Amino acid sequence: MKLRYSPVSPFVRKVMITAIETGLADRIEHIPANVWAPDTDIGADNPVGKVPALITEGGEILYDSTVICEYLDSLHDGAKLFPATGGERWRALRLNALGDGMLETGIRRLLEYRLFGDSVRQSWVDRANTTLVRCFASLENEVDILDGPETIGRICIGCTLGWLDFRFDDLGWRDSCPGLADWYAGYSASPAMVQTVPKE
Ligand SMILES: N[C@@H](CCC(=O)N[C@@H](CS)C(=O)NCC(=O)O)C(=O)O
Repeated sequence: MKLRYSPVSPFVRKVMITAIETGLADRIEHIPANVWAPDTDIGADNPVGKVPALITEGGEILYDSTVICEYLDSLHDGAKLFPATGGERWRALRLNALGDGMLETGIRRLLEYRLFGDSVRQSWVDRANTTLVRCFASLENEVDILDGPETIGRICIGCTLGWLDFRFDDLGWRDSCPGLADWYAGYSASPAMVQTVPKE
């Protein structure tokens, strides 16, 4: 399998952690893609122009990160990261959606600073901040569900917190979310998280 990737993408990190947890990491060749370069070739593998994209051993192309993770989870016989049915499945998928949504909000916030520098549109930054504060509070309220067996939801929340820490030093979420901070301190020390720390 071939993974189109960027070393700083939290969505790619979800895939890399899933590959490690499912024992498939050695079967994946990493092919870099600079999605922001004007002449990027990522569109040949993902018409949406984003990483990650996975080319399977059969030559099929898969995107986005959640689809790729569920595909990898279908290739092994161990404990599943995508619970098959019931409340556990919907909880894992909802946590994954929460993490993805926080990342999308964080990326918009980052782009606002990168594109507009000193003349950021403060109303956009405020809107993103309000969303992130709400999401952090939601996680803090249900932090207990992050314990237990590994799932795609937990992986996504781990990658989300890692990326927000990597990109921003002004969110201050640990002050208002001590339970989440404790959970993340433990989770971020796990071997798969340590192996996939984002590097510029
Ligand atoms: N929903 C997608 C999001 C992927 C995504 O936003 N990737 C970013 C890198 S972190 C990207 O490639 N952005 C390029 C662009 O938006 O043009 C997924 O889960 O894979």
